[in-house]
Amino acid sequence: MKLTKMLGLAFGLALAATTVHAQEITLRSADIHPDGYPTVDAVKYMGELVSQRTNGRIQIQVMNNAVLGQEKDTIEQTRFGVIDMNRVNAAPFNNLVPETTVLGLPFLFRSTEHMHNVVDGPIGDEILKAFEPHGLIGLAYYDSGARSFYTTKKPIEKLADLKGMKIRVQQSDLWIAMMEAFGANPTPMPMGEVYSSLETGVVDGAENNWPSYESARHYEVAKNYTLTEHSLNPEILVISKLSWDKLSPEDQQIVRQTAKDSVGKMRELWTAREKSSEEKVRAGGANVIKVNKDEFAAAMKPVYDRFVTDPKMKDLLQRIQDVK
Ligand code: GTR
Repeated sequence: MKLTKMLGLAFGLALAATTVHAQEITLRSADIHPDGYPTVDAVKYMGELVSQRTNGRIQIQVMNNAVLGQEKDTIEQTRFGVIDMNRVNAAPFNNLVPETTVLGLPFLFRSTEHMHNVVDGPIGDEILKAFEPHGLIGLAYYDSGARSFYTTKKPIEKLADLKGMKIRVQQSDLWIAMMEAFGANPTPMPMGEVYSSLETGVVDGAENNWPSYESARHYEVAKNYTLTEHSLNPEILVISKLSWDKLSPEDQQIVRQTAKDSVGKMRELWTAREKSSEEKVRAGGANVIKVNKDEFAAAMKPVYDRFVTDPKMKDLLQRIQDVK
């Protein structure tokens, strides 16, 4: 090859590389929640950080309100790179990434502080790493508060009240087993179908934290909210491995760091929203019921017996319990 031709080729390649490097990247991120929900605003905040740190080269476009579909479907689309990022509760990941199951175990975390100490430490990172063989990169954990039951007709005042009740659960084997252990009749379905299912009597109740109970307006149709606080299962932010692999190592570092940096902001937003949502549903006529949580916790042994069987899971559980 002539020298001039070679130089021309090298120059062309260098130019192409710069163009690719300077190219704007927009990462589309899914969320089922409405505008103003803490998970939505936290990812938007992360987007601001990413944009600042890349001089506007990388943007995050949050596509919330379930415009890209319900969680189970968007998880699949994220694995196949159709969606770049996704903020989903840990539960819909359980069947795909078994390591996430431990986080939802009933009455596992002693407090929000305990949960933070687990997810902010090496165990949290270990579980995020477990996403990778499934086509996803785990980026960060967000708060999701405590989940409690709510029912349309009969209020739950004691464990026996749950007997035979049709309760909507997230699409996870752990959550189905948990409802069975509570004595209920589990009905798995996506969040988007819960309001009408409560309204038409397809289910007698569901369970969620204050902000979701409020923002999805479930409190309008299921007025009895029973403070069982049976799980502190966190939210997880992931990015498609296919989208991740297209980023340079420097950009991967920025995306990972900004995700972590959005966690503090999310926790602030979450604490405020839990309070305002509780006030709103109480003002809206919710009948808030206190119960003896020990009775509910004592019924959970079969769930632990079924899901904490292999040595790896036993060890993980033990290490979580040992965290201060
Ligand atoms: C919410 C959570 C959602 C979704 C929902 C549900 O608390 O933020 O990701 O999992 O619960 O119950 O389906």
